[in-house]
Amino acid sequence: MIATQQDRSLASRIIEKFKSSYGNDPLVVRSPGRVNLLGEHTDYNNGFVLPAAINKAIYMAVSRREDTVISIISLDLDQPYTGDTRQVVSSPLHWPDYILGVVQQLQALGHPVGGFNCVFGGDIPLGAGMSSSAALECATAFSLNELFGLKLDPLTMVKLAQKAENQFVGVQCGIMDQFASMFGRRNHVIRLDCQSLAYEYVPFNTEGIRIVLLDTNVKHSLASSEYNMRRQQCEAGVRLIQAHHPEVKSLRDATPAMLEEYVAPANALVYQRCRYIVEENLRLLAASDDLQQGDIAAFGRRMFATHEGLSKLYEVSCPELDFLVEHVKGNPAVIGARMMGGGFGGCTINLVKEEAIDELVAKATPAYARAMNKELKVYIGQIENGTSLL
Ligand code: GAF
Repeated sequence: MIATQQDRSLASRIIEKFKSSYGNDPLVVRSPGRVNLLGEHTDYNNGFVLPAAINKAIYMAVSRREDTVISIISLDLDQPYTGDTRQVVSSPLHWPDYILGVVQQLQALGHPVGGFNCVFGGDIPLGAGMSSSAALECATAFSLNELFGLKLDPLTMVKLAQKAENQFVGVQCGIMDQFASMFGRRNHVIRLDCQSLAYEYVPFNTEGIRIVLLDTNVKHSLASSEYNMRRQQCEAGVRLIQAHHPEVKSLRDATPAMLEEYVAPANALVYQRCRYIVEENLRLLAASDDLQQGDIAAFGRRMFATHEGLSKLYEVSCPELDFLVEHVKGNPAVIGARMMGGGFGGCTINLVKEEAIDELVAKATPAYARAMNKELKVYIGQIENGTSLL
């Protein structure tokens, strides 16, 4: 479904580009980026997350070819990509890898993928922590599923999109981003248990409060190496506990007492990382109750606590993110704020009273420029549906 005028013009530009490049009518898919209210870095620890799909998306136009050629045009980049389904290898251009990784996963599962033409583009800011990569992967899985009649269910597509990122792109991400992009529902957050993959939609139409994303404009270049390292540190913590409690399979099963007893004496840094994760899971469970009871103020306080943990214990923040959270703390119109996503740049997510947004932006923009010598970008996030055919 097309949400706004801006979406409509983006989708039309992609369709026009497709027609002028390939001369036929494409099938078109919209796949959104995501926000995450709470539960950061918990997905790959089998924990809980609370994401939602948003009003920023990738649009992908595709059609079948008679041969085995893969031809891809990115609306915003000059250089087109040409490859072959008989030999899917990563591209020096890098951006085609998110698409090719999905093709490879489909092939690995024994699904026939023939040649195809593709034009894609979108308005999810790159490197801002809104998961443009997961959106691109989900757009590809959904498009190829439709195009080649593969009859895959959404969860299978989510899993293979995640695997594409793990194995082809090389980031050991969890399942949250792909899940949110595929399963998003308008005005709802998804409470996802990353262990069982059970999920429920929790209404998030909090009257008079909007999701405001403050973009540091810092691209998270450290993100993939540090991200993979955090994963290893969490696994190291699990091994230390497992020596005494073999039933503990992930940090999801660990208690604060286990961390104190087995991890803290062995490795202070690993303890710090694990403590954040165990606390964040508990925080999310409590925050879900807050939402159910309509206690948005308590929910917001937990967001600030999450930021503290991500910054001081998990150490995935950066001075710019810390500045923006500190800047809004104490503002009565800001219910909660924290860094969002993998970290080392990208956005903070803020719950802000609608009538105070303009004033907040008017103050934060010059303050950020003065302190960090960078331009602040602001997005108002609206919760939208997940990946679908246009
Ligand atoms: C990135 C990853 F892709 C997600 O899987 C998740 O771990 C997130 O960082 C942190 O919560 O977006």
